[in-house]
Amino acid sequence: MSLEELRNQIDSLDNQMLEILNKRMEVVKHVGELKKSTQTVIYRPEREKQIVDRLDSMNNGLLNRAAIEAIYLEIFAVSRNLELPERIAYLGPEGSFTHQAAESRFGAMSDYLALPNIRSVFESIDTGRARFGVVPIENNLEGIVKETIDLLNETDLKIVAEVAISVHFTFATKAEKLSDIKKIYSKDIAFGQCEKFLNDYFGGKEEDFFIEVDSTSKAARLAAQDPHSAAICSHIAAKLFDVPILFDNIQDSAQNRTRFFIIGKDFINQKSDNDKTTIIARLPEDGKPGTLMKFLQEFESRGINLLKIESRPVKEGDQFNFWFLMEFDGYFLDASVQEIMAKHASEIKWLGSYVKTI
Ligand code: PRE
Repeated sequence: MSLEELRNQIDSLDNQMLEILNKRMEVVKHVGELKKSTQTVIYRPEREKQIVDRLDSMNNGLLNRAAIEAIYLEIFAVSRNLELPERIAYLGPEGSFTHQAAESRFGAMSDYLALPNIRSVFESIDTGRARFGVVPIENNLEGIVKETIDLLNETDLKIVAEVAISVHFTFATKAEKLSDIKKIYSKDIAFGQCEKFLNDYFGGKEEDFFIEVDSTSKAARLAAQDPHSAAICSHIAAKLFDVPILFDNIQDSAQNRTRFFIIGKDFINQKSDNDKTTIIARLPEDGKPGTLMKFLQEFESRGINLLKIESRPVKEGDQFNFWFLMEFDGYFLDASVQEIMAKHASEIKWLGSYVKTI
């Protein structure tokens, strides 16, 4: 078959897809009207997962799960915007890895708000300036983001969903050849995580060849302005500032992943077939031995799988007291979880139950 004939086939299939997508949007519009009249939330991560799971299980074509998910996340984002435009705040600047995480969930069509720090993301949701926020919670090489868990403790916001993205750095430049590059911009952490690449290609350069800036997005912006420079930055930042990517995946470790929380106000997910729950536990500070161990046994004896426990200082008085952020498998209304929550009602703050993706 000729290229023209093949393209004619594609055109005809695209026409059908457009018609079907528009039909889907008609139904979505009704869902939006229904939700408006019953005042229910638009974003339902567990329903979105159910749709992707179902399509993946019945699929026998060339698309793999990742492709189905990528296409559907955009469809969901458009659907949600049709139901009610929702603004998403994230830890900026534009082009940051948090921006990338936000786009991976909310698609390219959503209305985004880049904020300068994690606290302002929390505040924007509390005050209603944004419906959802995206903040980093941990990196598998660097550990927990203390500011995020402290703010979850301080505020009444809830965890809506978790997202993990692999941290890939790119080397972006407008220079024609490597020898034209006179300086490289990036953030301290990024320089540190791409040491091997820098040694291989730029070993022996003077210190002032490497210029540290506040963010990898800023690095991309600066590299866009000077064809004799380069940036080590995220894929999204290189794209945003139109700097060609010369090398991709230049980080030393392929296993560098960051986990993000999507947070919201007054949000409760419905139960899915694979949930995770996050709580904060502030146990009695009576100095009695075994308090933490007995609390942990409550989970063990009910067969609840604990996933994480992080301690943070209470920051009151001069004692070394702690509270704990804990995560476990299950949904907060599961009978076994409810037993623990009822027994320790004054000690537990529930932060959310959400689809487990990690
Ligand atoms: C829909 C859109 C947004 C939700 O996050 C989940 C699903 C969809 O496009 O399928 C529809 C919808 O609003 C819903 O099923 O609750």
